[in-house]
Amino acid sequence: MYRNTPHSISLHDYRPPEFLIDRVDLRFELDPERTSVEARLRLRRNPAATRGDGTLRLHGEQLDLEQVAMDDHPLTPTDYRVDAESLTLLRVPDRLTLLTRVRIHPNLNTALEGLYQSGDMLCTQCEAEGFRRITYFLDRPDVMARYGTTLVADRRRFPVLLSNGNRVESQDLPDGRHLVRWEDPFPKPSYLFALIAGDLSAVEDRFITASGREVELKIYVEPHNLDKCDHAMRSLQKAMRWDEERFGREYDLDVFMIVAVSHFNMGAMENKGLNVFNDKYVLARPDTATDADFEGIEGVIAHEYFHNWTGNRITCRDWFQLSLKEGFTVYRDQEFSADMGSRGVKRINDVRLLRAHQFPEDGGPMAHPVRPESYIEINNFYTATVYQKGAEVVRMQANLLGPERFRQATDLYFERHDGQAVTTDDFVRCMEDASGRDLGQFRRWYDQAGTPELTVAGDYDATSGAYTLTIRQYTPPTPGQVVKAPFHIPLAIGLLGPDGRDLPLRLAGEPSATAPGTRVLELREVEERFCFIDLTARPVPSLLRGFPAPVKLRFDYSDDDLLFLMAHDSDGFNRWDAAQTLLQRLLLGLVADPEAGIPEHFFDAFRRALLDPSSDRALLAEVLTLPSESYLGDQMEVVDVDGIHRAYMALGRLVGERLREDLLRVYRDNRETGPYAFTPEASGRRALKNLALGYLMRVGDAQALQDCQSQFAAGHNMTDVMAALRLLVDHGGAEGAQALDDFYRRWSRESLVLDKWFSVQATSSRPDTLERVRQLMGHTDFSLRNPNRVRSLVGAFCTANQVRFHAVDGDGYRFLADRVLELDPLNPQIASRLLKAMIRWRCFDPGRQALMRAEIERILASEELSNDAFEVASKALESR
Ligand code: B3K
Ligand code: ZN
Repeated sequence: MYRNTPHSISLHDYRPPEFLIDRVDLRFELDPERTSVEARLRLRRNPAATRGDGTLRLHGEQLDLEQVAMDDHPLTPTDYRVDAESLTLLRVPDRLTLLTRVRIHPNLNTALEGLYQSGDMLCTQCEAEGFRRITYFLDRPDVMARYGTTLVADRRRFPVLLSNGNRVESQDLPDGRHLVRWEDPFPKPSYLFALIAGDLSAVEDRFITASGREVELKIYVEPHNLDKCDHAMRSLQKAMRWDEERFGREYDLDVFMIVAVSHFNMGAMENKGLNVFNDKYVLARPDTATDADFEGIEGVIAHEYFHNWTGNRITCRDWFQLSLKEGFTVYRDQEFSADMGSRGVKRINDVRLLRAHQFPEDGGPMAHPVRPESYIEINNFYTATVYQKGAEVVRMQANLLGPERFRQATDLYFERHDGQAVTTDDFVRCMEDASGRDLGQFRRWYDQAGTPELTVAGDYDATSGAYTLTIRQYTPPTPGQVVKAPFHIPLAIGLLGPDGRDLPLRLAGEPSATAPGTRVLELREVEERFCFIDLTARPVPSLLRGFPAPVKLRFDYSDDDLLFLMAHDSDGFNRWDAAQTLLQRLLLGLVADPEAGIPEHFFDAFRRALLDPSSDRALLAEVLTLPSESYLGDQMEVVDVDGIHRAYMALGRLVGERLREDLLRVYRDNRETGPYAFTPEASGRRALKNLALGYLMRVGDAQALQDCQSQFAAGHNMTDVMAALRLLVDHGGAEGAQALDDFYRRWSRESLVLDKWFSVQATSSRPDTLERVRQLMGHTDFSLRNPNRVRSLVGAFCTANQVRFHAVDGDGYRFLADRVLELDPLNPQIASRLLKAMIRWRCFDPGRQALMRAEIERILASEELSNDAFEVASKALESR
């Protein structure tokens, strides 16, 4: 090994805290260069813990300790020990009041964890272990305390001072300073602490809860962004109402605040009563934000709000239980968005995301269960597995119980565990207790990693009229888990008759058939057989309807079966999935043999779908979208980077050529007429129109180029402008350059829009993209210190541009490794996330493998590597 291996933390080692904290009083004298933090903690021994050695160890990092006092007596350095990670008091009574005073330096905090400076404001991010960079504390989620927070700062520089809970006092102080005191009546873990200081303006509204209480709603932003908060406010109000109706959850404080900040490591943070957001998930105006942005804002605002119950009132016992709050809250936000927009399209997008990110993670060197067993750095485990697969695991339970029982189960969960820090097992127990179902085997979804593969075979016996499905489940080994026990898998299926309609379903041994439609089979064994009887012809099975479980399906469909399902399946999700399977098959066929033709029936089906007047445009756009290049790569034994790109371009061009007239008509018919509206109908139109334009542009059609330029120039809304800009940039030449210049001139002061300008260049498939990206690194508007900017340029290039990032000469890999090494000392979380772009190096050909491996080794050889990056790099190289 290259350095001292940081130690890894295991679930098995969990012990309850020796001390509890009943009350915390914090006093901040805020200053970007030197902030003083005084903390008064009321501690008592935890009756539920075993007694240790009589010492008390508090977490603390990068704190300049100035004073320690116990029960009002100042302590001297012989009474305690301080190291880089903790303060240990050597002799403590069973109850004590501890006072510490430390200095911290927000302006030097580039990791954006703890208290840091973003532009002219000060803000905090404490999850998971950032509070220990603010003060000495028992910084673990199972220590829940009541907080009182006093903020003192220069009144002119920081007129707004916010923290959790309700504002109970404010006063002017001498020397131009002022003081505000906040009191949070709900006990909370330290990771939910937040403070904000800045010159901010607020958009205000209100919400009347189901029981008639009035809640003040405030969204704080920098003054020039006040005109971009409408959508966020509406989304918040909708989320609050929905949570009352769907889950019976009412908001509990008198005020709910959101603050938008421009330097933020992730999407947003659910601090009690004071959610802090990446401004990307707050700010939107039709001319600055795309439909995807509007959707993202609605979903993330809801997600953070929902955490008030699933995360804050009931929190996690330890960080291995992260999915307790994240999986459940993602499930809740998915359901909310499905109710606000189109349920079918939402499901497709969620599954697309799961397959694009979680499946590869589950098959790679950092595969881990929904409830991981160990970690070096918890920040590396805010993953697609914990979030998205965790949500699927909740969804399966909701489906197994049915809506009424599931609601009873969640009611029980909220009642039984309110105010506690609990485990995923406690959650499942509520599901069991409310429903009487045994979820013993189901619990394996929480502790076995890997994506189960279902291999299904169908056999029709014409003489007996029986159709037998034989289903085998197999889960490949993952690091540390070689042998897997079978999962309990709900499998929703239907059988289509020759006329395309659902058949009544009757299993052998059953007295009668169930009505035509979907039926849920529950798998528990490695292999199971289901024999359906009374069938007069071979049915076409529609398996995994609505995607009932996070599994991969193998069934030997013919092209005709897929076309049939695409045209007739009563399940919208499976119509889409059949189309995707077919497209994937065509594309992989072209990869294997670039001369392989495209069968005529494919174009017919495409045309029929395109011209079907009854179809939902949003859904149609999903059906006609080609699977991404990286997704295609995931389906191959060895990713053929260039072959995939060629096939992808070739099929796109063929579609454009063969369906030119129809695509043109669709493009024209769906052009924007009125003002922008963010409705499923209107965004569906835009999606379909822009998809059509994309295919037309592949042909190199002069008419399409003109349409594209006028759409860009008309600038009706950012969705259309970005769609056109992307196509123009890929087209290149004078037109591409001109569009980029115009866009920059218009938007260089709007940093979120400027992010789009960077990323559209980073994701271009043009051969000189990396060179361009390198140039843009030197652009005056580029900065490694702003995570959004880093993601928009470096992140976009490395994760959303397979063909250029994986260039055969390894230049992309060198570029990434250089950026990781540059970023790691500044912001380890962002560095280690970027590094994950190379974690699947073993999926590529030997040449690329060697190049990537060398870069990962170079990173690992760095003396000063963070734990974050070390964990990813070392796990990437571990032998399988
Ligand atoms: N709970 C935060 C994520 C914190 C990430 C810390 N590295 C946002 C969310 O999931 O709602
Ligand atoms: Zn969350």
